[in-house]
Parts: sequence; structure tokens; C-alpha cells
Amino acid sequence: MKLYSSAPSPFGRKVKITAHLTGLFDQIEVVNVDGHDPQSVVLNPNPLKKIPALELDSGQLIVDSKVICEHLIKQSERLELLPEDRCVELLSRAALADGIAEAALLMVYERRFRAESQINTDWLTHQNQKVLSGLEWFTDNLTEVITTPTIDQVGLAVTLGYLDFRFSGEWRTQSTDLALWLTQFQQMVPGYQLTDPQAHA
Ligand SMILES: N[C@@H](CCC(=O)N[C@@H](CS)C(=O)NCC(=O)O)C(=O)O
Repeated sequence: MKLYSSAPSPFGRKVKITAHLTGLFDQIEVVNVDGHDPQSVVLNPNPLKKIPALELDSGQLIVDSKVICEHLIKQSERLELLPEDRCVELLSRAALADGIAEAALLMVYERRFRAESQINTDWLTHQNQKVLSGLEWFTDNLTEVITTPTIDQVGLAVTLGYLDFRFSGEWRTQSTDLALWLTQFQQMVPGYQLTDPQAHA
């Protein structure tokens, strides 16, 4: 299988950690797609050119990190990552974690794709508010990582990692419980360290 992704992508990182947890990472060839390099973007079989995208050996294309993670979990039968009886609850939590990352990504793009004079600070505040309320929600609804993390926990960890990477970990001052949680996650899940964007950018 080929995984089209980049080191900084929180969604790609979620898939890579899931691949480590499910024991499938060795079967995956990671193709680096750098959004700044049109020659690598063109390699991505996703018609929307979003990453991550997974291409199976059969040629089938799987897009969106949630769908790819579910595929890896089912393929490996490591169903403890997404237990059937908690599926809706955990996918909702995972969607909230993704939503924080999406808001943070929009803030990065606002600065990246607009000239300084065109940057809309109201829009940045609007997105930042989503990040803050999302973090507050997870602080009030934290779940302990016991042996194997669940898919929403992987999503939360990569989202916090993205805030560390792109926003110098400013979230840590307000969200000390989440910072402690991330330290515990990191100790229990080696794939987190192995996919650190600061080490592999
Ligand atoms: N919902 C998607 C989000 C993917 C996404 O937005 N990826 C970003 C990189 S982190 C991307 O491809 N951006 C380039 C673009 O939107 O053209 C997922 O979970 O896979």
C-alpha cells in the first residue's frame, strides 16, 4: 500500500500512528507530498489533492484519515482501537479532535496563502475560538489511555502535536490537564514519537 502524506500533516500522522498500532506500518510505503512542491502534489491520486490518501495494492483509493484509519483497524482486526459498542461515541470524539486540527489548519492557511495586508484577523479569532472551546471540551471529557489507545485518543494526540508544531505549544499554558495527558499518551504509544513532525520535517 502507498500512503500519500507529509510529516507536518496531523491527519497523516494519525494514519501513521494507527498503522504502527495495527502492525501494518511495514506494509506501507510512505510517499511524501509537499504542498509547496507541485511535482510531489501531482503524485497524489486523490483528485482533491488532500492528504492523507491511501492507495491499496489493488489500486483502490481510500481518502480521508478517518476512513483510512477504520480500514486499517478492520484489516488488522485490532478492533480495540474502535470497539463496535462504542463506535458512534468514539467517532464523534474523533471528529471533534479533527475539527480542532481543521480550525488550526485554516489559521495556518490564512497566513500562508494571503498577503499580509489581506489577512482577516476576525477569521483567525473565529477559528481560534473553535480551537479553544474544543480543548476545553476535551479537558472536561478526558479519557485515560489504558493499554491500546482508541482512535479518538490518537486523533486528540496528533491535534495537540500539531498545535505544538505550528503554534509553539501555546495551548499548554491554559490546558495543563491535556498537556499531562499528552505526556502519558506519548509514553504509552511509541508511534507518537516515531512520527514527530519536528524530527521528520
Ligand atoms: N478531513 C481530511 C482533512 C485532510 C486535510 O485537510 N489535509 C490537509 C493537510 S493537513 C491538506 O491536504 N491540505 C491541502 C489542501 O486542502 O489542498 C482528513 O481527515 O483526511
